[in-house]
Amino acid sequence: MKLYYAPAACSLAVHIALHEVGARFDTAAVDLATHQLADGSSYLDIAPRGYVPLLELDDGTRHTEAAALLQHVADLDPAQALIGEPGTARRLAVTEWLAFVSTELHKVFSPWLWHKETADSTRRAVKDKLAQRFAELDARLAHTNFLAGDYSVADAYAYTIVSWSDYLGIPLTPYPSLKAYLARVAARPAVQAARRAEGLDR
Ligand SMILES: N[C@@H](CCC(=O)N[C@@H](CS)C(=O)NCC(=O)O)C(=O)O
Repeated sequence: MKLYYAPAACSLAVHIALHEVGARFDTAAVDLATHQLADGSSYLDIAPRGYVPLLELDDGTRHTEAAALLQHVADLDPAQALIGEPGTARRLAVTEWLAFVSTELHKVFSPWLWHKETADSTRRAVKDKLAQRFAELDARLAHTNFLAGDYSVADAYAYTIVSWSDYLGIPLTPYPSLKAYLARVAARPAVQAARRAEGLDR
């Protein structure tokens, strides 16, 4: 397998999951400003939308969409229960949280807060929406260590996206349980390994 990623982008979640299941995989870093790979070739030839993550399987097929890739990677090692068996309440809870992170967090942050040309009024509306979502997460995480009970791929995804608050100067002090949750996820060896591999920690 080969993971196309950009440091600290949403692809970090898939990177973490690959480490969690002990998968054998290569990585290729993508420069998202130029959509080029390290050898100067165009990433758009591989991923026409220009987005990371992209996972190339050993059969050569290429797949995208973080939430789908996280489900696939979790299924590579069912014994770790990072998603749960199909048809179970655990599976439903994890996929529910994956969809929530994708649509209510990831695609609220991105692209609005990353693009300099975003109007101030849009920025304010986005930050208000995120504040509502963070408050909801904070209330939940006051009673449970992870989103769906035990640790799951939804936590790798939520950790990756909520951590962008740091880069964007959104304080998490009003959300102590959410902050404690990020620290819990960050302490996992797989998270540390993926962050080191992306050059985020030395
Ligand atoms: N729908 C995609 C969106 C992925 C996405 O937004 N990736 C961002 C990085 S977090 C990206 O590659 N942006 C580059 C660009 O907009 O050209 C998914 O959920 O995986």
